[in-house]
Amino acid sequence: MGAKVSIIMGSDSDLSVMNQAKDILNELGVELELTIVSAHRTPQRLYEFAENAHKRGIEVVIAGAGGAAHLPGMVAAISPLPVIGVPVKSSNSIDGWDSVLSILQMPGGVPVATVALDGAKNAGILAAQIVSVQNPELRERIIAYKQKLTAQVEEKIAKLEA
Ligand code: RP5
Repeated sequence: MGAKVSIIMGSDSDLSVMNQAKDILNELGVELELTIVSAHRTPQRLYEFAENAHKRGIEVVIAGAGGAAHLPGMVAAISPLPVIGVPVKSSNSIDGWDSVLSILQMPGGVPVATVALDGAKNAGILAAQIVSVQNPELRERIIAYKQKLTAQVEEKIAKLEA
C-alpha cells in the first residue's frame, strides 16, 4: 500500500519537530511519506506537490513551517485534501506567534487545521483519525491509543494517592 499521509516541511531545520508526526503515525501503523517542500524556495515543487498529492492516493497532508509560514496555506489553496498545519518555532521565528498566526488566520473558503506550536504529534494523531474514517482496523488502534492515555493517568493517580 502507498502512503496515505504526506508530511512536508519548509526546511530540514523543521525535521526534529516534524519527526514527531512521523513517529506517532508509525506507531499507529499509518503509511506515510516525508519530504521538504518550500513555499518560498521551491515554489514550482509546491505547486506540483499540491496539484498531484490526491492523485497519488494521499488522503491527508501535514505541512510544517516556521516564521512566515506560508506552506500549509498555499497547499490548502491548491489541493482538495485536508491540510493540517504545524507552526514551527524556527530560527526565523520571533517568538512562535508569527508561525502560529501565519498558519491559523486563513481566509474563508481555504481551511487549514492548525495544531499548537511545534504540535506535530497531534498533527499525526489527527491525520490518523481522518484516515481511520475509512479504515476500521486503524480506528481500533486509535481507540487502544486513547485507552493507553487513560491508563497512564490512572497509574499516576494511583501512585499520587497511595
Ligand atoms: C521556513 O523558514 C522553514 O519552514 C523553517 O521553519 C524556517 C527556516 O528555514 P531555514 O533557514 O532553517 O532553512 O520556511
